[in-house]
Parts: sequence; C-alpha cells; structure tokens
Amino acid sequence: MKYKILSLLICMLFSCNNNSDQTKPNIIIIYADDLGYGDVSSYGVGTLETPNIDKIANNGIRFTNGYASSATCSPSRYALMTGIYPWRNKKAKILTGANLIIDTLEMTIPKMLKTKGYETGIVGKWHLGLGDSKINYNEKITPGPNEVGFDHSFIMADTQDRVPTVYIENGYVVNLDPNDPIEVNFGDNDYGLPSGKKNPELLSMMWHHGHNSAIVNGVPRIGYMKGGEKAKWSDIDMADKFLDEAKKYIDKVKDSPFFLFYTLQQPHVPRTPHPRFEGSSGMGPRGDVIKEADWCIGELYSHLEKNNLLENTIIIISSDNGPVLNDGYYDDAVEKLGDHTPAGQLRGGKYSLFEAGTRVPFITYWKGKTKPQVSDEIVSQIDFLNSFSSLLGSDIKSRDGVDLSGVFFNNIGNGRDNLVIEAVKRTALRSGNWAMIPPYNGPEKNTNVNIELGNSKEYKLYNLENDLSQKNNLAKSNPEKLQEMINLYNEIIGNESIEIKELILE
Ligand code: NG6
Ligand code: CA
Repeated sequence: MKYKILSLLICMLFSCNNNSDQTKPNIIIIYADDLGYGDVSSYGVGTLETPNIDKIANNGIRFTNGYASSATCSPSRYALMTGIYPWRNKKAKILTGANLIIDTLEMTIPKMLKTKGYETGIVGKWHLGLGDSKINYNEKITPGPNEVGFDHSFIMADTQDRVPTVYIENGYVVNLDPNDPIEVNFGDNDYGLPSGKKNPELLSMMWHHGHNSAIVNGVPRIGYMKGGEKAKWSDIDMADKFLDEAKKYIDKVKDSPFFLFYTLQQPHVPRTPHPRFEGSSGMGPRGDVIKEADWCIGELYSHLEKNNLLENTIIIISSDNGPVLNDGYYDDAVEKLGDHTPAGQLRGGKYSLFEAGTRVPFITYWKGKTKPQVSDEIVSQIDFLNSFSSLLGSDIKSRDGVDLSGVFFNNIGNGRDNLVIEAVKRTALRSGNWAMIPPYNGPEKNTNVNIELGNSKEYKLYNLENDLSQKNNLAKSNPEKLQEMINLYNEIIGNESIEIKELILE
C-alpha cells in the first residue's frame, strides 16, 4: 500500500501516469471492414452522418487519395502489416479457415515497434489466418497474431460471417468448456445440426448467396461448427466487446509507448447493430452499424482524452476495402439506402479494380502535431511500416512501402508517385492522376453483389483529374500514355507475378 501511494506521488510529480515521451507516440490504427469512401460524412459525398470520425478528420489530415492495397480484406491486412504488395504472396487472398499467411520471420509493424520498446496489441478482426496445419480450436492456436509481433491479441479468427463464432485471446478460445470441444469444417459435414440451407424457419436473417451453413444466434454462416456453446459470441454485443477490450488494453499498457490495431467488424456482413443503434441511420442495419462504429471511435477518443493520452497518440482511421451493399444476406442495405452513396462518386466497390475497391477513408491525426488539412497526395496503407519506422528513427524498411512520415504526421512532403492496386488476384496501376486496368478474363460484373469488377477484354485508361468516376476510357485515344503506364506496370510487377500475367489477355 505504502509503495503504491509513493509511486503514485512520484508519478504525479513527474507526470509519468502515461507515456509522455514525445519521440515515441502511441499509435492506434482504427481499421474498419468494408467502409466506403462515401460512408464518412467529412468526405462530403454521402448522406450518412459520422460525427465522431468527422471530428478527428477535421482536426487531422483527411486524405482524398488514400488507398488500401486491395479490394478485399486479407490481402489489405497483409500489406498493411508487412509493407509488401499482397500479389507477391500467393496465400494473400480472401481466407476461410486458412492458416497464417504472414511468415513468422517476416517484418511487421508490431515487430518493428517492439524494437523501439512498444507494447503491441490487436483487438478485433484478424483474418490473416491461424496455425500452420489443421487448426485445433481446443488447444493453444499458434502461430497467430502473437507470433508475428503482437504481445496481446483479442480477436475473431476470420470474419463475423464465418465459423468459429468465438473470440480468441492470446491463442485460446475465450470461455471454452473442455467438455464441449469445438469442431469446424468448411466442407459438407453439417454435424447433423440445423443449417441455413435446411432450416430457413430458424433464421433471423435470410441468406442471399453463400452463408447458408451453421446457424449461430439465428444468423446463417459460412462453414459448420459443432460444440463450443458457451464460447459463442453475441453478435449484437460484438462492438461493445471489442471497444471494452480495446480500452482495457490501453489501461494496461498506457505507461509505455503502445501500438493498438483496433480492427472493427463493421460494416461487414452480417450487420448486427446493438439495439441501441437499431434504426439510428434510417438506412437499415448497414447504416446502423456504421453509426455504431462511429460511436465506438468517439468512445475510444474520449477514453484517450480522459487518460491524458490524446496529446501523445497518433490516431489513424481507414478501411480494408471499399463498400458493398448485398454481400450475402437480405438485410435491407440496398432497399433502405436512399440517396446515400457509400462509394461517393467512385466507380465499382469491394472486389473491384475500379477506384471504389481500394480508395477508402484515410485519416491521420496527432493532437498538437498534425494541422487540419485535406490532402490529395497519393498514400497507401502499405506505407505505414516505413513511415512509423522513419518517425521513430529505425532503419527497418519494408520491400514496397514508401516513407511518408512527413505527409502522414507533419503536413509536409509528397505522397507516392504510383501504386499497384489489387482485387481478387488481379492488379491495376495508379500513377499520378492516371489509372490503368489491364484486360482480364472474367465477368464484368459480380451480379450477386452487383458490383463492376473492372474485367474486360480491353485495356482501360482513365484520367482521374477530370474523370473521377472512370467513365471515359482513353486507352485508344491516348496510346502513348497507355504504353507508358503498361511499361511502368510491367516494371513494378516484373517477373514476380507470372500468375497475374497469366490472367491478363495478351
Ligand atoms: C466472400 C463472402 C463475403 C465476404 C468475403 C470476405 C460469400 C459468397 N461471400 O467469400 O460475404 O465474407 O468473402 O470479405 O461467401 S472480406 O472483407 O473479409 O474480404
Ligand atoms: Ca473487408
């Protein structure tokens, strides 16, 4: 007791109740799932209101040309963590019950930060795979986040629409009863249990495509699951749970510099807002879960403020890929959209090589350091590793990232010259104001989700400066520019991407 009072007094004297080392700011990346460019009201293009994100955006740097590396989740997360283009890694595709796709020897943001004395934690969606052979959820699940740099992890394995519908903390399923072991499969074995396919009468949410296997909390999922009753999450409480875990983590580590990767599950399907948020957007569950996510961000911000951490914490807000309305469930996302535009003026959406697939909300904020700014510089999440590294005076560099520490945290310098973006194993090039999409086989549109993918038999070339919506293909009228783009594209992807080249129609 005596010691506690003494250390409290010392802390008060030297204001060491939290990390106040300005050269080692805390870093929080808030990473939404499928949040579109137009879903954040400060971007000025949609009609949904996100006041808490706006407050951070309006006081920080709001990037209008900020990119996820990919138009789907796992590849974007891979690129963010490692600073490596996901098309260099064959395993970096949408995962379902897969093994870890980051090599435990690879450099990652949390590993780099650990060399500088940071505490590192992830709370939320993982979706980078677990284990290195058949996953046994009844034992310690490893390797996973804790083997690629995180000291602490509280995650869901893949997505909210996939089994197992349980939280995993530092490798162990939370609340697992050893007498009720978990079994999971993504084949045909329904374990004799009800399923979305067989028992529509048991569903609180109807599936549209896929998502017709195990039923958990009335929601049909991808994959079958047996056992683990006590460990199953409550969907409507998930946002509160992750927020609570994020706050708990901050409370635990706030005396050291820390990194928190707070990976929200919203607005990915199934959209299950807490009843407090039901009807809050007037746009059905998709809008409601965005309101919920916005509230969570406000709560986290207040928590930092209350703990005197705001001054020394970099906050980044972004999304892993662009928006989708119907991603497999009938949930009124289409019907109740009204005049909201989740992709803003951009063409395409999730899964697409058009701009809306990868151009996402992208905000950096560091109280007292970043000046309010709207920046049109081209920046990517793949650049975080190099930028943090440079900010902290580390020599560690990733293969494909660029040091944008000036642009991200100091309102100075230029962004990238170019960027290769990826969508379901296909790639395209952004360079300056130009976007080039090579010809690809495959449907022009994914009719299930009603999104144009960017596949066509011809090269596509757009000048985004005056054609943000990619309506005018200039490939034929500007062959010189097209050739220049093709040359640059080939130079970047080189021989590495034989797989991609095979997809391209020559
Ligand atoms: C797809 C799912 C989709 C979503 C996506 C992953 C079907 C038919 N579609 O396979 O609903 O879960 O995977 O999304 O099952 S992501 O944002 O995590 O990449
Ligand atoms: Ca996603």
